[in-house]
Amino acid sequence: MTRVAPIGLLSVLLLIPARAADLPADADKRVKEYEAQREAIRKKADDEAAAALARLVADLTALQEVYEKGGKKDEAKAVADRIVRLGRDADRAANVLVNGSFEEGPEAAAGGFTPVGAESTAIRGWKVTTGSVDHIGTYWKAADGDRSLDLNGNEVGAIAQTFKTIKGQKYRVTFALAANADAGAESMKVKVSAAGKSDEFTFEKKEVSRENMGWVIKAWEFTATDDETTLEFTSLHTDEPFCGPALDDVIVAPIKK
Ligand SMILES: [Ca+2]
Ligand SMILES: [Ca+2]
Repeated sequence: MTRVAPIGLLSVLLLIPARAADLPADADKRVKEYEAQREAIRKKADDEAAAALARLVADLTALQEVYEKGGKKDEAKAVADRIVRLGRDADRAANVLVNGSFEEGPEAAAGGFTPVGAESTAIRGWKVTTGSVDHIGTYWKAADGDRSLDLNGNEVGAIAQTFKTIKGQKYRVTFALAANADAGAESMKVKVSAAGKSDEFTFEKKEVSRENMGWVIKAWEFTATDDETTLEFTSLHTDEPFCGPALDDVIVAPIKK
């Protein structure tokens, strides 16, 4: 027989915290009023910023048209690129993805990248769904932060993330695309899919290096058909198993009406 058990049980009971006392009704009401006020202030500020952005984008779009009509292609493209970037700044705060820039993942390997195989969830928030990808560290310069991906790890790969969505809501997907600078191909393709829809994007590889990857921003949209959606990026570059499309800085945000 032992006497330890009842004493042990008593210790456990003493460790259970007492239920927090309720606030007096008037203090509780004040807290709730503050919380509602805080939400209203935030929403008003968000709405005002969105309206200011919409005015700016309208002006820039008009400027882009002027350049296009005047045959100034480079100027028109610079304005168009800036419009996409401005939209991304607004979307970034509302990004529904976890670790969209791939900054959190396996410890950087000595060679500057780490191959991550199928079924692995080592890159936080993401799952490698086909083949393998490389989680790139110092091997080449990321579009955002210090990490990015080669969608061909040691073979053609794909990676996906599942997140909560509102059924019927339209979402904008933007991402930075480049190509493994070691590749011989002059262009390579990636497939983006979500909610039963997909599209292909091509990166034209001109005079790029590991230091200057020539990242470009691509944009896509889907409408959620469920309260959960899986976004997947699949390499379509089958010619060179070790060198695929490079991916970074993925943002998914609801499109406000
Ligand atoms: Ca990154
Ligand atoms: Ca690779």
